[in-house]
Amino acid sequence: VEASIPEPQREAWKKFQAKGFTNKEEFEREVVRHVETTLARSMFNCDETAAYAAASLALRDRLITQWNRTQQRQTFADGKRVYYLSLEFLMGRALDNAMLNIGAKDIAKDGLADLGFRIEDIISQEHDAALGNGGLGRLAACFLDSMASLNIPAWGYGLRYRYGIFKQEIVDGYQVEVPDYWLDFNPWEFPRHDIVVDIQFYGNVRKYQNEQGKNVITWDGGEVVQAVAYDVPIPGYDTVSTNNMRLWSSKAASGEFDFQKFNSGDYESSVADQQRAETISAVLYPNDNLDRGKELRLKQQYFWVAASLYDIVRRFKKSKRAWVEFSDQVAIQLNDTHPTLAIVELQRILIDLEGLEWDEAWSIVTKTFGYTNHTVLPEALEKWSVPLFQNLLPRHLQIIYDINLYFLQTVERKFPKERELLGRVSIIEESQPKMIRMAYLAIVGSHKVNGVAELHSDLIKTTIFKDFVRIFGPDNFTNVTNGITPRRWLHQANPRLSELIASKTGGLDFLKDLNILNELEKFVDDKEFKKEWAEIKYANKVRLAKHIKTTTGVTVNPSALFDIQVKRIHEYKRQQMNIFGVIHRYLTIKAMTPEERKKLAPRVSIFGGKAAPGYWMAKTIIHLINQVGSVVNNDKDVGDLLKVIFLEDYNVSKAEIIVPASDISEHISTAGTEASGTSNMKFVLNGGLIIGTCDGANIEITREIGENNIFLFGNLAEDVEDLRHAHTYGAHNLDPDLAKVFDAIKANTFGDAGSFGALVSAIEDHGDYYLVSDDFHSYIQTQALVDEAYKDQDEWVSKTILSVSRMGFFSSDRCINEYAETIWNVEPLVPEPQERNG
Ligand code: GPQ
Repeated sequence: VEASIPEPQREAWKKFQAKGFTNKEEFEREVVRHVETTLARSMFNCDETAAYAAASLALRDRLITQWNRTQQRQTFADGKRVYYLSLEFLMGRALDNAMLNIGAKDIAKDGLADLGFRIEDIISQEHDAALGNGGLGRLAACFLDSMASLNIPAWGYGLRYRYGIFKQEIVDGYQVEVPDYWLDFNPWEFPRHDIVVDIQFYGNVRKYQNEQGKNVITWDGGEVVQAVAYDVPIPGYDTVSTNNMRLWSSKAASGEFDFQKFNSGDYESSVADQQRAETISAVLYPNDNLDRGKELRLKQQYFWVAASLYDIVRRFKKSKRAWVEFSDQVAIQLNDTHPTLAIVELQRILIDLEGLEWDEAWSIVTKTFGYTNHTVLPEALEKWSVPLFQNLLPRHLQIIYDINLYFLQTVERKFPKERELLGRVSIIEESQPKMIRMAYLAIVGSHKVNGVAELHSDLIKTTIFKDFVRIFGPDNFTNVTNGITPRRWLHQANPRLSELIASKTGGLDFLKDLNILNELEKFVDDKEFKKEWAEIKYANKVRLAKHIKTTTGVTVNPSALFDIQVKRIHEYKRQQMNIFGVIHRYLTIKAMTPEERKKLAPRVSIFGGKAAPGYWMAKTIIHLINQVGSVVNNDKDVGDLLKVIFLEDYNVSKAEIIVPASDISEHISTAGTEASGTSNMKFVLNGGLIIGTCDGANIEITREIGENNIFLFGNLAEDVEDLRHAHTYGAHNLDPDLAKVFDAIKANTFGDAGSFGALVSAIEDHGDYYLVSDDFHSYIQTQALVDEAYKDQDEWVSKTILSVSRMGFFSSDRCINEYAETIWNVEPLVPEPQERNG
């Protein structure tokens, strides 16, 4: 149906085009209007929640105008678009970011003040959009911000989970999970009830010849579920470009809620059908760096991928181009292997529905996709059991077998004498049951595979994917080092530091070109500047100390060294090594004379992070941290010299308070296990130093900021394998300092030693897979260097200024430009000057 307004009537539309507000008075008028009409409240009944709602609605009206125009402009330009497929988007709060990006923060601040509210209080009313687990999901969120800011036509595609990552409560020192129902009021999403896609599962495949004698394959029967689109506008910083994030929500197909059943009294089964459909997008799987192979997860993946591809293909078909031009119009990036089925689905659409020949279709497919790998951990590499897959997606399994067959044939032709090679690289693992190796499928179906930091990209080429480098050649494998958005992670999180930088570098341009930070280098010895710099850090520590007081009841001294490790709890990230180090420090303090204690630098050890609900060892680490805290924090001998804090429910909005407050942060994974890490970048950008291993992006951070400005320790990735081998076959010599720590634990110093038996014996008896004992001495020594360095505050502050000045490389804008040039081949679409602001 033609839905466009005829030419003669368009004048009327233009006259009444939505404008939103352009000044303070208009903003206030819009807020009051939303309070009174949209929310049906009044000034006698307007709390901060209502003010948040109304302010957001006013903001979003502006956003929506920009967003519509951007979409029109992109459609009209008819150029290439990027589609970023991610099962996770860890967005955090939207209001502050929207105000900043559209340049309305000052107006909103003054307007809200006129109406009786402080902007900070209003911002903090918002519930985090927490549709992700950790780094992978937050990376996707930073990428959306950068793509919009760089005017790159791009859509994010994801799932609209009803429940995001669980909220963490700490009860008696243990993690308790509470559901995160976040959709009560969400002004940032627009339901598109007219954009609905039927998604099919199960059923049967039939093959027959049609009247023209052509082989036709159909897939029918089974279950149908509807995907409904919800759109979220993604504003760019200092540009009117506003991209789209489309999240799919599942619901029963019309007719699925069976009124016949309902009327005949079979309420239960009619309701059950509906619930089964809605379950698909109900909850985010809470695992980080772990694959569990659950059928519902596979259903989520196909549901999301099929709806997204239907949408993308429909948009392409509107342009009436030939199929060979598909990859000139469409670049699809796979954020890890979760959306790998998109490769199979596009091949299915092209051959089964559009009638293309296999080879022609496959060439289009491989030109379209790029695959980003985020881990080398074997337990995180996705595999699907063939029987499970066959039942859910029978036609897709056939296509995977065909892809594999053609692939193995080319391998055989190229390496005729290497019989074992075929088994090693086969997409199908010949196990019991057979498994589909999703990473292999992603490689075979993409034109570029990338890792997320230099070391990681080298490792995938020399270990898990080395056979594929021989097969496809090295050009198919590349590196794009991760980045972070300076808008959220500097300006929003640390407004005073941003202001100081702006005052010295000529305004906020550094938020668009982070290399401008270089100009700070000339202030490393500037007394006045250093004083302001240090004051800002102190103020940020005071802010965190307040948060610690209100959430844990513990008083910490803001002058102490703040040592922070916040990230998902995982054995490879080695929070256990950190807490063992804290225990070592505690034992050392206890053994000191009062005189010796006076020379010691006071420290606050701060931890935060969620454990996957089924990850028992990670939960034990949280328990130990809390037990150590309750002993140390109440020990009169220790006083301010050491405090141990576990911050409940670490998330994006809490990170915005925590990150600017560190003196030292810890990035201490076993070398070779952390693909990149991104919080390392955030902490340094906010004037903290880091202690870390030679792993992930720590290596490139060192290269950029200089090795005098980072505390590196521990074994190198290249030695890890041999060390592990030695544990298995030789006597494992426990580090003597670590042995004392274990003795203290075993003596019930931190409560019942039995609770922590598994943590200790993983190291003492079970091979110490993460090399905690091997690295412990080096870790303790390096922490002592940190203590020493911190005593020279003047030098310390210079190091932090120098580091910040050299962090330009880690902007996600740089990172997105690399993707755009080397993988997507896509150009920015810059709005016309008259379109900007207004
Ligand atoms: N990452 Cl495979 C996750 O956050 N979750 C995952 O399931 C996988 C990876 C992280 C990875 O551990 C970090 O080192 C990276 O910095 C991050 O992805 C973004 O690339």
